Amino acid sequence: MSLQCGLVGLPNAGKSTLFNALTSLRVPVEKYPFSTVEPNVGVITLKDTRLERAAVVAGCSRVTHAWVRFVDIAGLVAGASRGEGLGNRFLAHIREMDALIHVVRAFKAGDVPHPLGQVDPLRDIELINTELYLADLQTVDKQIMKSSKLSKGGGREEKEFLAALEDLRAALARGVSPDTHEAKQAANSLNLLSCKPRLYLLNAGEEDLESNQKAWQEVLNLAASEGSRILIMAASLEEELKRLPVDEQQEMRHVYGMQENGLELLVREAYRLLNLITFFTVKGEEAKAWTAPANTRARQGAGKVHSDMERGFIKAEVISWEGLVEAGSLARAREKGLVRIEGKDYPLQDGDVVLFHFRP
Ligand SMILES: Nc1nc2c(ncn2[C@@H]2O[C@H](COP(=O)(O)OP(=O)(O)OP(=O)(O)O)[C@@H](O)[C@H]2O)c(=O)[nH]1
Ligand SMILES: [Mg+2]
Repeated sequence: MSLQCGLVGLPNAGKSTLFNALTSLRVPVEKYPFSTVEPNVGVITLKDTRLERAAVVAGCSRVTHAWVRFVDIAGLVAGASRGEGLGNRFLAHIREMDALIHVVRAFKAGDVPHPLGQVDPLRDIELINTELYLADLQTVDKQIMKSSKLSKGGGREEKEFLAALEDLRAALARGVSPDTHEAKQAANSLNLLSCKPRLYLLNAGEEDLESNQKAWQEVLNLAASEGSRILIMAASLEEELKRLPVDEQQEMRHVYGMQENGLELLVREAYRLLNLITFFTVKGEEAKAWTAPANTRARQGAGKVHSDMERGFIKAEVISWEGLVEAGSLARAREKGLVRIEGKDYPLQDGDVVLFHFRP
């Protein structure tokens, strides 16, 4: 398992520009709205130098990094849920995603029309969020219809599910997240968009990166009040920088006062948003990165590698990647007592190198 993110936003917000910057693909980016019709799908590998260094020391010749899948869809507009614009038919493509990246236009660029005339990030955020709620409401209504038929002749379970759906519907109609456990579970089972973890990406003009952050205070406040994460980035600048040699990229970032590679930052934020960690296995020729929710126990972690390993789990040998690199080899790390033996309930840590022992 790795991570899947769907890009949402208004037409011309810069979704495809960001998609290209992330994936190094070249899907069309145009000044007119709805330049994307069919969804674009791209996968990036998360080159992790920790894993590469651990692989050298463990004598692995093959390195398999974790990956993230991005899906770029058509822009949403007001009324999308009722079939305006390209409608919500593309929303189906992002229902399976782990998180949504909501691209919000903050760049001015007079030659790129804004579908509502003026640039207004807060209004755009509210508009898109409303469309997501409305799309979810339709999904829930459809399910309520199905479930009421089933619950007529059905047992307790069907009736309870129907009650949960009705709670969920009431919450959505008020534009809030469900609060009962049952309603939350129902929301999860329907893959509702408005309940997915969300990251706002304020797509700023490069000229605004340093100077204008105060102007976005209300957007920052909104994200804080929702507990969503937010990043400010210039998608088109990132896209241009990505095509330069690495040393020139760094020089240019310095000129723009950017401390970090915006794309790496985005992926890191997505991991943080979903509370994910990465652990490593070094077995035979292959060193491999695995993505798991924080607090995953050693035995569940083994199950990510292979279901047999979870079933027959005996113990895990664990060392931090730094510890391994410092020791210079696994054998030396063991001699020095740096490799710990952990049981099934050990919570795996970000950067752990793990050797699972199991009964086949
Ligand atoms: N100045 C500036 N222009 C940008 C930026 N990001 C995107 N653009 C321009 O805005 C226009 C629309 O960008 P796209 O990436 O196609 O937007 P989209 O969100 O994919 O649009 P749809 O596919 O129509 O929904 C293009 O002309 C881009 O070059 C930015 O950060 N700064
Ligand atoms: Mg597009």
